[in-house]
Amino acid sequence: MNEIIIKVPDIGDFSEVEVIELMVKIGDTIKIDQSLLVVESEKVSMEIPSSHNGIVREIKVKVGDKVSKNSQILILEEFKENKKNIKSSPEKLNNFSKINSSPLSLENSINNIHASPSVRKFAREIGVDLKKITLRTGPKNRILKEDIKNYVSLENIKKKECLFSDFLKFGNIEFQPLSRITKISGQNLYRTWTTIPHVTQFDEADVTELEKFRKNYNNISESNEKLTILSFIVKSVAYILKKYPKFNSSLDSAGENLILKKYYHIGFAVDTKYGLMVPVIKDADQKTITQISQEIINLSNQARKNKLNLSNIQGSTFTISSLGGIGGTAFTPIINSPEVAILGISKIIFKPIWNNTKFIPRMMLPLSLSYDHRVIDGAMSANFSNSLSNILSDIRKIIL
Ligand code: CAO
Repeated sequence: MNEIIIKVPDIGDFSEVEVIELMVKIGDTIKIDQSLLVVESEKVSMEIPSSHNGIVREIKVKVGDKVSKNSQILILEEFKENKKNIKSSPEKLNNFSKINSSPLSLENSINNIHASPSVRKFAREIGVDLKKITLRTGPKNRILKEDIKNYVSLENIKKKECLFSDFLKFGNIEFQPLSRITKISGQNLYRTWTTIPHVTQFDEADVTELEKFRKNYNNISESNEKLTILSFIVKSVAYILKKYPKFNSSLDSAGENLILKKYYHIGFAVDTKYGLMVPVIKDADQKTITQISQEIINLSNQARKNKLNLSNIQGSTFTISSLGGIGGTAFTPIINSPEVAILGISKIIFKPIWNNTKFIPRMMLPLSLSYDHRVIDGAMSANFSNSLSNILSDIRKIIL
């Protein structure tokens, strides 16, 4: 073990300067040129750097002590492997102090702020105006790093209280923290919404025949689990994606290349008490509608119990968000980035549709297709939703 006594280097014309801040403690690992303490004369404050790498074993000075050239600062247990023995040169220190210190008398007359260069640097980095810090716990009313940290956390509390007291003026309130999933998906949604130019194309599909078929199937089916329209939509989307490969792509981070995926993994949004989750039906193009339906039931049950694993939620190439079981006529779903499009489904309603001779009642399914306008243009999206509505109006076309 090689112990080194670190001393105050040549600090120019200054002697008997006061130690105003210790920047290391026993046990700290320090590197050459790392600041050890701050001293202050009547005119300047300066940081004294270490001349060696090592671990601090003993500190020889305390705040308030007066030190001069060659005063002992601390004892270091030196690192053998990267021993450099570079002594901080007085020129270097003089330059340092010139850059980082300012005459206190001038400081006093301007804003009465005493703080070491490192504290000033810290305040600058986190955007705190030192003038606002009134609780100054260092010697001679000096602002310490701790004072800045306290100020920041107090400000954060004040901000919250301010918000609450605003609302409290009008009535009682309750504070409800967001769930972990809601916080994470919220950040993703915010990033996606603010970075992707979204456009939403609205359309309707005539699902009268499909609904007749589905209800008939459910009535005669021996299975307890009935088909919902979502499984038909998933299958139809996987089919249409093959005709419109850009909808099944991602844009690279430079925004210069499309990554076209040759697999068709369809994500679907599930509303749970933990927040919104998006499990994925892998290779939906290769599955039957009953298989897809079974997967929707299984995955959404797992999601509601918060039991989905990573492989259940990764790899989707296109997402469907169905609010059809709840209601609404249309909405603007946010793309599940890095995908480039998402399909929103609203509630089927009966509408009078003109068949060239008369109005007839038809069951219309509202479609809301949001897309990344950097990748997909309006005409392509209209064609996509036309094709989808065409397939849903006669699902038999899928088998042709
Ligand atoms: N129009 C009319 N009825 C519809 C419908 C539609 N578009 N879609 C579903 N329904 C019906 C179903 O047929 C079912 O009725 P029956 O019981 O009479 O058969 C009922 O609504 C309930 O269906 P469901 O919601 O249980 O099943 P699903 O397959 O349609 O959807 C799931 C499954 C997981 C997508 C859904 O339960 C869910 O969580 N949806 C919410 C998704 C969400 O929150 N998206 C918003 C994201 S953006 O914030």
